[in-house]
Amino acid sequence: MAKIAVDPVTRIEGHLRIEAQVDAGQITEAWSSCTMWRGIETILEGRDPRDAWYYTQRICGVCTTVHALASVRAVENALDITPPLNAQLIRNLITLSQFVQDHVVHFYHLHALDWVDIVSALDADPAATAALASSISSYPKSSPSHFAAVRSRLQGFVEAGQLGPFSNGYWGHEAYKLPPEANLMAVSHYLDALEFQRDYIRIHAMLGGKNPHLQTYLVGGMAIPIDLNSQDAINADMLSQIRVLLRKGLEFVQQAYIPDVLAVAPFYLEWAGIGGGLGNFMAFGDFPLGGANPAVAPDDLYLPRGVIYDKDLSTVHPLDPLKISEYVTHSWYDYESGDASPLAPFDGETTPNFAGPQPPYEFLDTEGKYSWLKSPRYDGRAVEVGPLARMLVAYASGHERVVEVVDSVLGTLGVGAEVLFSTLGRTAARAIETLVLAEHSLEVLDQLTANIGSGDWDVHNGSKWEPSSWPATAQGFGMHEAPRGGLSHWITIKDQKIDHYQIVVPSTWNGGPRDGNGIGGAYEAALVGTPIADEERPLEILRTIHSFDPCMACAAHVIDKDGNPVVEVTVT
Ligand code: NFE
Ligand code: MG
Repeated sequence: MAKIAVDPVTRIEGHLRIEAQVDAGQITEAWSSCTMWRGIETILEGRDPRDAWYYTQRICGVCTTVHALASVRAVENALDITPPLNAQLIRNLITLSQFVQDHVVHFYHLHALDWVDIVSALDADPAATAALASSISSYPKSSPSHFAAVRSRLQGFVEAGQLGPFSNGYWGHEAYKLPPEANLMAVSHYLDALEFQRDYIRIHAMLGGKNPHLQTYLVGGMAIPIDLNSQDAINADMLSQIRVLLRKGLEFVQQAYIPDVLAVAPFYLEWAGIGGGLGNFMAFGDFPLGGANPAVAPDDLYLPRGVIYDKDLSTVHPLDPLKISEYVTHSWYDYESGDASPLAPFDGETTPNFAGPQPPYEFLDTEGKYSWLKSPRYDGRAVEVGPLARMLVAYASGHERVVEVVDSVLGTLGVGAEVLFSTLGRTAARAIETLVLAEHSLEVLDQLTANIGSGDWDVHNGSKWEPSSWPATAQGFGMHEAPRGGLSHWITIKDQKIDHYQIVVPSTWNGGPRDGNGIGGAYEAALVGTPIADEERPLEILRTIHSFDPCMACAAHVIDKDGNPVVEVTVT
């Protein structure tokens, strides 16, 4: 019987600590703690609501763009503004390309090394690796000479003692199962994916001026003009450049990401029975097909909205955003009304009260407060959000393309839909989603091109731009599916200023601590039952936690507003 702590969990954004009780080689209980503190919600108060997106987007540089979009949607919902169709389609293109880039980076750079043993790749035969690669995909860089070059590059890293991004892995751990050739193929794609994502995300530079933190959002629409006669606007040339990049994205997903997941999964099929967790899933849905705000037109979305309880795919429950609330019973915050009951986001409070131990410490007091994350609940229940939730809600809702791809992946692996409720299912769902959304990005580009061709160049609805046109008070929410799951921003506007702002984030849903009823979030639930072969090197914890793609920067979004140093580090 042992208690172990992983701190910090690496290959994520931000600062996450996992504590776990291990009995007889299995986790029996787990605690998830976000150990950093930020503060965006409070610094927004008193500011111009039209600027909120600009501040909130800075919450994170990984899921860039998502907080900008949720924020403009919240303000547009509060002030009853409908952006023109072109603006919605440009926003969709920005978001869809964000999904493809973020998910590719997650799979190759943040998650793959939980399954791929870099050191074993040195034993691979380049010719056999080429034969394996060619048997699963038409990906072009698959020759024996290519894999020989990758192997000697890797050998160079190892001999120079400069493993760089590959240092400090649990190499040689008995839970690694891939043959050397599969490991070498994956390392090769890891390196290619670095190049791919850098090139692909130029879509954001075109539509948003830069990446991360795009500059062209605007309450009421977008600030990038459409003008087929101008070099400084969305024109035919830019549309065709975007098309080239979107196609490259789709090809990379078709030829590398999906085949790699299908090649790796058979070696780890036991992970289709591990890491299922809560069994409750929530998706806000996203990608407006027309011009309406998802807050008011939840049925007009490419990916559907809904809730699934207890792994029951026969019923998708309708979702009511007003049933969202957040507990701070085990979070380092206080509610004026006491910490036993949750508050709805419109009434939410962000009052920090750090009661944790000062480092160095062995374990947190998990009976008390132990995380900077709140515990969001839907209708009182803990739910998982993210790619698995979205794909399950879409699958259970009969979304044609999702059903087709999910069934084809399950068929290839020779397994049934029940395996989706697992660590492996979560990772497969993200790959499936990337394919479906990369395809959809080209449909959206077609729709935008056709609309522009019809003579509609409008990108902004300025009817309520002037604050004098606003009511004395207004309230609204913006919902968005960020890569890691359902994201919502909640704003109250009073006398033309932000009176109150709350942000409920995907990694808060998944990574939050126990609630007032002692129920844990998705990370804590998913870890229960996870086998641990070596308590000193808990690779298995990383597999399940990484399958959620944690982002603590988003999830805590709280900062010391005075900029006081909270810790001093001395190097001797
Ligand atoms: Ni910083 Fe984020 C996403 C948001 S957190 S990564 O996706 O919102 O889950
Ligand atoms: Mg919050």
